[in-house]
Amino acid sequence: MLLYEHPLSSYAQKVKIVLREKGVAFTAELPETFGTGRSDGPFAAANPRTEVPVLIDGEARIFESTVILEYIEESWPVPPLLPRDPAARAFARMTEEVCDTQYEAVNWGFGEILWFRRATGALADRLRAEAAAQTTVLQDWLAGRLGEADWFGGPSFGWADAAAAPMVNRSVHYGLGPPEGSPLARWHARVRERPAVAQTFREFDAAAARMAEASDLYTTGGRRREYRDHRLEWMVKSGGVDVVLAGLRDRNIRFPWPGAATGPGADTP
Ligand SMILES: N[C@@H](CCC(=O)N[C@@H](CS)C(=O)NCC(=O)O)C(=O)O
Repeated sequence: MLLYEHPLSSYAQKVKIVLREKGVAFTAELPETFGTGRSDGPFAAANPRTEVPVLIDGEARIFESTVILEYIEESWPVPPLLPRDPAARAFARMTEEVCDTQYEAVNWGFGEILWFRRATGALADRLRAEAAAQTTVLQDWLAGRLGEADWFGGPSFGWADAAAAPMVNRSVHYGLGPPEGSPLARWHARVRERPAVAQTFREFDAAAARMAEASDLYTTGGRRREYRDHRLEWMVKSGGVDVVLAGLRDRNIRFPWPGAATGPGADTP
């Protein structure tokens, strides 16, 4: 089985954690055309959105991390990551949904400043402060759902833990982790001890250490970052509309498939 992924992608990390928790063997591959939006090659053939993760299992080519998780849970039901009770399943899925949309967007925005240097000076300070404040809101929300339990699903590691782990870990990497000694910080310490999570985080750390050179590809190397839905919304609502306009002007951002034929967001000038 092949997983198209990028070790920094929180969505890819969620899938790798789940595969490893279930003991499912796979090969991880960074698509050659990742980050280009190019519509040729096997990656685009498997996912017209040209986003990772994509799971290739025989004839099945599955994109969207939540759909991939569902496929894994249905194909390898043991150990189960979703509880049996419908309300508890919905609870886990809602935790994942907020992590994948609101929380991921905040992390992404912080990375746009730190790694891709989209803003400097006062604007960078403002965007970082927004990210920090919104991270606190999201971590408070997660902490409320965790309560005093060891895991988000209750007594055992599950679906919501796999979804929240890459998000909270990335905040910690950015110096925006939960307060020391808090239940969420203790959960993070617990979750990162699991072999499936520890291996996935090691791969994240190694890729993060190489980010300085990789980010140059987007400013000088002709690559274009994808600005989409919650991420784009984050940048605009947090005060970074000029970042979007500069990216359009300099042609180093792009929008999701299908591309526009004309206009500032068009794939070709
Ligand atoms: N909703 C998708 C989001 C996937 C996604 O946005 N992946 C990013 C990496 S974190 C990506 O591949 N972006 C393509 C690009 O930047 O060119 C999922 O859950 O799988």
